[in-house]
Amino acid sequence: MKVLFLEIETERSWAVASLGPAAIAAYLRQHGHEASLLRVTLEETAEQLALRIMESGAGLVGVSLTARQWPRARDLLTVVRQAIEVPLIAGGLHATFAASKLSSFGTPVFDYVCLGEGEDAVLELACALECGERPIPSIANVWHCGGRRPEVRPPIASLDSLPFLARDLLGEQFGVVHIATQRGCPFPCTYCAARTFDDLYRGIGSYRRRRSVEHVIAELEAVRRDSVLNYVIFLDDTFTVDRVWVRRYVELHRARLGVGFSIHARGETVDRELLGVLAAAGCKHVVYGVESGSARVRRTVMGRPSDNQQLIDVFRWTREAGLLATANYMLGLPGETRAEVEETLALHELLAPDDFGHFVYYPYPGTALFEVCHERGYVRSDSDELPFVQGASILSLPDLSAADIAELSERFLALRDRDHLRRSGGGLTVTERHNLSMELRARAATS
Ligand code: B12
Ligand code: SF4
Repeated sequence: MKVLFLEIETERSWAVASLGPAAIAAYLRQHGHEASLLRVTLEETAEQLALRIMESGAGLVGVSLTARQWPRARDLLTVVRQAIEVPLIAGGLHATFAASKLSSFGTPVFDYVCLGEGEDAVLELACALECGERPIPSIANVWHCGGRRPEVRPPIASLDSLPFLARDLLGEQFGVVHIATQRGCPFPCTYCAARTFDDLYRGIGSYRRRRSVEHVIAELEAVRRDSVLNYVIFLDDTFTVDRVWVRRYVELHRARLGVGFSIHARGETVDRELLGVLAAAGCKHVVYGVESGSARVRRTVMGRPSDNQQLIDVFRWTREAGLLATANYMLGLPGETRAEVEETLALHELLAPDDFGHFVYYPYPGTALFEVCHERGYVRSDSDELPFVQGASILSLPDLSAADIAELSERFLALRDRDHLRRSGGGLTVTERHNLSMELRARAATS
């Protein structure tokens, strides 16, 4: 059977499509099915999409959903459904944790919602559809919209048993390759959806698993053999979660691959020595979740009890190791005050990262802070209809108004301009500097 995945673009055009469909597609192909992916660009209408789905000859359409993708997916697919008869299945973190919402929204947008890992679930569904089984039998993880919540199968025992990603679905360019070496995260951050799978699988198995070092190296060697390998971006939430694994990995990476790479890390999981080891093996760039400059917000709101000095040291060691550092910040969390966001801005000056991202907090279903926001009535009643705008909040918070959040978000943007200008505009005149600043803002608004 032909299975077609959709990547629904939102206000941004992400460089890489979701890894979930690429993992499921590889598994389907291994079992004799066909799989491909369509990027649904911002300009594409529901009518055009319906036509493309019909032309693809797919017998099943799969849509990977983050919370951000759901509103546009809902609007498009409500129309698409009327024109096509191909069954639709949603999967991914948002689908898993907002499944009852997805399956009960008006006339359901999807026929099925997949809870958790999708490899065997989609394979069994594709087989049942292909064999013409009617009604479709109950399949673990597959929620038939309007029906009863399905049983959940245990997580795949060994990630090494899975085939390498179907890279043709990812849209990678210039030999820059994206890869994940693990599923699950051991940290308890209250705002993050990455660890919510732990709740889904409680009592039936641990979602936290990592591939063997050899399996990861073999996948990258296969990429180099079949196409081009210039740089590796590890999309693991925390690459440095297990130092023994990291040391073994970097040793082999250096010996057998020898290309540069980027990772995501948490401050507590690195030290000066480990950063040196990473740099020697080709690591060029580390992205750190700093999140807040207020130790109180990190500890009591976010569940990240680290102190500022530790973060300052980590950024210094990263620079000393010759690595680029990116800091990610959040603002607009429940219980956060204006003064505490000011602390984040102040910490930024001390960390002096090479780049940073700032994100207005969005409550993700399945997370502890999502519950807090709902219990305290912070979620705006029109939140489902609000478009996703990077600088806007969907909450009404007692201590931070929407105007405060918008203004503070602007301050981060201004810092970004300033940091860019420091790096690239040292010798410019005042007018040139102004023009460059305007250009950077225009670029930030469209990227
Ligand atoms: C890599 C990554 C990215 C990459 C690639 C995008 C992507 N979606 O993969 C980039 C950098 C582009 C990115 C961007 C963003 N991301 Co991101 N990202 C991740 C990350 C770290 C890993 C995802 C991954 O590849 N996992 C490996 C694959 C194999 O696992 P998987 O995705 O869970 O897929 C399995 C199942 O979910 C299921 N499945 C998945 N898709 C489908 C589809 C079908 C049809 C079926 C049946 C099953 C199925 O089967 C898969 C295989 O078993 C996750 C955190 C995490 N640990 O999940 C955050 C995460 C998905 N991102 C998140 C966010 C918020 C963002 C951004 C909004 C960041 C921002 N503020 O700008 C953007 C928006 C992207 C978008 N298109 O909406 C949130 C989403 C929360 C939510 N509930 O919506 C997460 C969970 C992190 C978090 N903070 O909580 N992200
Ligand atoms: S924010 Fe990072 S460390 Fe915290 S739970 Fe999410 S992925 Fe894990």
